[in-house]
Amino acid sequence: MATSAANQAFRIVHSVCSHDCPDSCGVLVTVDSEGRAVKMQGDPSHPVTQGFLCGKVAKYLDRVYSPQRILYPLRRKPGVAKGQLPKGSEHEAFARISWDEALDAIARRLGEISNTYGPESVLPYSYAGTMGVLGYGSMDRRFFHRLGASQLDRTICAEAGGQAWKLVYGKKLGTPNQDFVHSKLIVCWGGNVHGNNVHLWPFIEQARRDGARLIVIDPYRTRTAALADWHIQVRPGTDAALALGLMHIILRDGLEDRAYVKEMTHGFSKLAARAAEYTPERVSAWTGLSVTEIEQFACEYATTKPAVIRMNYGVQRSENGGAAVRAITMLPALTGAWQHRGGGAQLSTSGAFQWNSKTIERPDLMLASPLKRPARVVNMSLLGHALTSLGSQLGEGPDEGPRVHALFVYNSNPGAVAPNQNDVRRGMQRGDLFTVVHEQFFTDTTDYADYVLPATTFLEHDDIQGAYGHYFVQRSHKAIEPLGEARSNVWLFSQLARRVGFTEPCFNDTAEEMIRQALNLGEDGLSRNPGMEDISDERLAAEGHIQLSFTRENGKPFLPFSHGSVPTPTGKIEFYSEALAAAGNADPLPAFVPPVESRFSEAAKQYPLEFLPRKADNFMNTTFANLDSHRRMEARTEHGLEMRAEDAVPRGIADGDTVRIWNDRGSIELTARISDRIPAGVVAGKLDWAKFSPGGQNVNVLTSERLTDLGRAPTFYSTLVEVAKA
Ligand SMILES: Nc1nc2c(c(=O)[nH]1)N[C@H]1C(S)=C(S)[C@@H](COP(=O)(O)OP(=O)(O)OC[C@H]3O[C@@H](n4cnc5c(=O)[nH]c(N)nc54)[C@H](O)[C@@H]3O)O[C@H]1N2
Ligand SMILES: Nc1nc2c(c(=O)[nH]1)N[C@H]1C(S)=C(S)[C@@H](COP(=O)(O)OP(=O)(O)OC[C@H]3O[C@@H](n4cnc5c(=O)[nH]c(N)nc54)[C@H](O)[C@@H]3O)O[C@H]1N2
Ligand code: SF4
Ligand SMILES: [Mo]
Repeated sequence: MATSAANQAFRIVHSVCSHDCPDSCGVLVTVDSEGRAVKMQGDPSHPVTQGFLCGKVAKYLDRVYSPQRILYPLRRKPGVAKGQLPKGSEHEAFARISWDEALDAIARRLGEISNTYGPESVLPYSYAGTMGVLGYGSMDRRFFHRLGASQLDRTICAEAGGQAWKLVYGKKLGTPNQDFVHSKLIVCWGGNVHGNNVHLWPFIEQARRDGARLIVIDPYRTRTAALADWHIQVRPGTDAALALGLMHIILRDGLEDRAYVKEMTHGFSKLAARAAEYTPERVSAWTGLSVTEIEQFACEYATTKPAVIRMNYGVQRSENGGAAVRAITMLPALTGAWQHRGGGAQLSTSGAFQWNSKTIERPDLMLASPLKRPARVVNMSLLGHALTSLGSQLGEGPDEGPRVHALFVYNSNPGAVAPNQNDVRRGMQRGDLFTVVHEQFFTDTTDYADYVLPATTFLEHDDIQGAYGHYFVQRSHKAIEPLGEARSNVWLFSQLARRVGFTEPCFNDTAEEMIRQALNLGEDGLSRNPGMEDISDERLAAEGHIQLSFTRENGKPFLPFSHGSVPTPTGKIEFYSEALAAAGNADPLPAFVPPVESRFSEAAKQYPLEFLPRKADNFMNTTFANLDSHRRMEARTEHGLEMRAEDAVPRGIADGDTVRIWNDRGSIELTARISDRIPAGVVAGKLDWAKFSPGGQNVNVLTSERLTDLGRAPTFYSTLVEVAKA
């Protein structure tokens, strides 16, 4: 939508914030006659963006035009060892080269490694640095599939919860944000809405003005919890017990919706038998909540209509996280809350967007690779293991795969975000590992690269995007020319494909062509994707955002799972999972199992404190953390290690002391902050760049590679530590 503003000297371009956030805001970028972006604002016509941007992206031009941007391809200078580089000194470690030199050298080396050790010795590593359909995974997927590189199982964020939701409902759909205004009870369960999902907040506030209550369930008193009517401060990792305890009370008191349960669900009697075990007294002992709190919460939840649960991904980052998400998501099925506008639940709306992914990602190209079969799968949450263990049992593919000899990182900063960071770094430091990083800034990961390539920001390339927190398809237009020699992910992998010698025509596709492929446009110019039937390229370009058709039919409210069949194997909402029962290795019903790292476990004798290595409100995972403007905003909230006086005093720790926090995996130092934001026995820290943290190490030195009960995802929030004065 490159519409001209009244003042002809400026253009306003519609783009989409591509950061890993549920809100996927529509963004209007004002570009001056010199081609420089001078202003960014939230699209006022977008029903969820509502004209405002979060604090992080309101200052986005600081990031785009930051003097710290990487603008040219770089090669590590001979003799400079891999490892952490002091902040600001990165340029000295690398020499500027041309794109031609970089692409030729990288293509040659990938070819050599692939020929010598087998193509599976090449490991791509990416996540959601950009959520654009093309930027997240398109030409890169084609390239690595055709090469025969290891497949990456992208589990680091949402797999435990995602699989849990799909077991119960078949598809990730949920209550639309706009309908939260009709709710009378909003429960934020392991979601920090005010910090991480701020465009839901105005709808919550509207509902509250109309009499709704807000309950937040979180071990940490977040901004969201502080603003709630009731903060239920559950102990980490015990949500499955709480949800089953709620079911116990609901069924004991006959508060379930029997007609809905009969018509819509599968396995009710088995679930009822399970819930009977979860008496309020037992649940109280696990969760640290009083019996009265549990009783009151259950009664309020089951008797207030409409009631909606906004989960986010906090609950599922613990060992029992899959079961916890399953149990929580069953609550609206028990009470029939899906039938009411403003009732139900939302974990993610991503299942609504059915892009033409086979064409975009071309998994069939794996059969054209030298392997002639799908490559092995490596779990991104086990990166430390993958890089340090030779010929080990990796992923679901062949057990004995080759050692990883090439690591290609883009859209991610594993040096800071991956668990068990000491192993990750030991791996990245290997002299025989060839590492390429495509980035916008010198991160904790570029410090280990042989080649660093400059990446564009979302202002500098074209893309198309869905969302995991709303139902709008959006077109993101390139607003400005790439800075320096920055290039998009699509461009990079299309160039590499040619240099490696791949001749399939799909490697010549442009971004524009790939956007049309993603939309799967028919001869009439309209999309063939479900829910996108009235979307054409032109209409999307003109309007910027279009709501998926099935969420707005005949002006009727969109009430997912309110009636009819559900896309699970039984066609019903599954309280009892026949699939899990058939697989035989998992409980077909949700249950609370105390995490191996929790106050209930053997390990707590040595490491008695539960550690929450949380996200920062003013960063996006580790994105933005290198910018002074964002660090200043974040400095207003607590930094360091938050601990309660009850835990600090017996250890002789006072506010402001430097403390050592450790477990078997490693040790970090932080400043102690005496705080009542956490319950006793819990300490909290924040995700930051390792190179900005004391000793050059961040919280992920302490987190483990133990995986969740479902989805093989990381267990960041099931971490035990001990703390002492340094
Ligand atoms: N400002 C900002 N916004 C972000 C991000 C960011 O880093 N900063 N990250 C983005 C990404 S990648 C994602 S996935 C989303 C995630 O959004 P959220 O799911 O909201 O993410 P978290 O902050 O991981 O977890 C939410 C809350 O869960 C709490 N929690 C931890 N353990 C438990 C538990 O056992 N039970 C319960 N009930 N709560 C628990 C944490 O204290 C935290 O406040 O946010 C996105 N938005
Ligand atoms: N302790 C702890 N660890 C965590 C979490 C936590 O809450 N606590 N959260 C976890 C979660 S939920 C997630 S999702 C992961 C996130 O982990 P990552 O996906 O690694 O997230 P970021 O740290 O934001 O790093 C994304 C990088 O992508 C780059 N980038 C952005 N756009 C582009 C582009 O177009 N092209 C290329 N090539 N690069 C681009 C950015 O500059 C940035 O450095 O971290 C996980 N790690
Ligand atoms: S980070 Fe989230 S809230 Fe902020 S502008 Fe981007 S999509 Fe919107
Ligand atoms: Mo995430």
